[in-house]
Amino acid sequence: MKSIGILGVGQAGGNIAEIASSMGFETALINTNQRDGLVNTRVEKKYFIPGYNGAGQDRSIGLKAVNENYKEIIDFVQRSFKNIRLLLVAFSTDGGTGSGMSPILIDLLLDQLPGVNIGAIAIVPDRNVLAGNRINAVECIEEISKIDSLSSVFLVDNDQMRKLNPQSSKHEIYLSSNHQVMEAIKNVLQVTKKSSFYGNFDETDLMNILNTRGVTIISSTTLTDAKTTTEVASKIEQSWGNSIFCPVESIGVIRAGLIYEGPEKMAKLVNVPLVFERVGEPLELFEGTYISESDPTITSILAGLSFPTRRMRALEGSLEKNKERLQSLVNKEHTQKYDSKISWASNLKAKTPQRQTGSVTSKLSKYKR
Ligand SMILES: Nc1nc2c(ncn2[C@@H]2O[C@H](COP(=O)(O)OP(=O)(O)OP(=O)(O)O)[C@@H](O)[C@H]2O)c(=O)[nH]1
Ligand SMILES: [Mg+2]
Repeated sequence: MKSIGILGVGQAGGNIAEIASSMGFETALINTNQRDGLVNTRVEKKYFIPGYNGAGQDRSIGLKAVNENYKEIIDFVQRSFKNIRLLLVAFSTDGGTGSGMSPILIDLLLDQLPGVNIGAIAIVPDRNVLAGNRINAVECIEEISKIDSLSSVFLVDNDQMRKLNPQSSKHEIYLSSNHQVMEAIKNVLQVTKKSSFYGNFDETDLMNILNTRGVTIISSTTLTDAKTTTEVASKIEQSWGNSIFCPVESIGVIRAGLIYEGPEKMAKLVNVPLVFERVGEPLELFEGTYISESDPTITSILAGLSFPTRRMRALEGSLEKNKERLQSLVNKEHTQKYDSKISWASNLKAKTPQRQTGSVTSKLSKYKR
């Protein structure tokens, strides 16, 4: 896993780096909160921004942390990753640390890590998060989408896991999202190490795809029950909507990979024009065919996709719908006060009696008979 490095920023980023470490990727993490980062024991290289204690879901604190410490942070990243070809910065878009730090950090690293391509693993929150988190996510994704020369952006959609497992706890959803995204990246990287008589998918092919600017997804599906080219194409297309990533919404894949593993007779049913009928044929396609007696599976990598407008509008929708209520909450914060109706009653409270001191002679004369 040496050619791809994972840099986690914030808590969710650190958790992804933790799993990546256990899979053999080079990793490092950055956080404003030492306690969060220390739990990721498998990540050896850690940088905690001095003087901070979390960003409390405030993106401007994450931004400030980079502004004040960018020299040390860049130096830390340069020292942490050796000989990688692609650095993926992992973070959640709806907190404060990862969401505030990552866009500016990625932009700086693009100048400071010559020869290394940089991409992102950005977590899109599930439907249950509140207004503050939604605002963070939308701002962060907008910033990420505007960075020039950025390679693949993987948008990990916590809602995809929530949809499949509505009863799961947050913790289970997070863990499972983190596992699936790293598993997907690990699998395509591992394929590049295999050899085949029929068509190799090598590391240069993978890097060509992953260095494409825009949104990238990786998905896999088994083809066991498919009998025709149409059925195979439709299974593949379905997998683009059911992966851990934000579902593909629109046409316009720029580069793609299709990797087939399984028996030879099934390989014939993969018909490229049919597979790309709905999303449009990519500019370049890199294929790999690995014949074995295992269950037939197709892994697709689609790169250069647009940012998913429909998914983003769903995040923004509930903000729009509650615009007035949210604005009145903010106004209330600074204007609210309570007026008591019994201010007259304060006089009833015991008061320390004020002792009048008189002269001795006046007291003596008071008792005189
Ligand atoms: N997939 C996944 N999502 C996570 C994980 N942890 C947190 N999240 C998501 O990230 C959001 C919280 O972001 P964090 O990463 O905890 O925030 P942070 O970057 O540490 O920023 P602050 O805590 O505000 O300083 C949650 O609302 C979830 O959407 C994780 O391990 N995996
Ligand atoms: Mg945190």
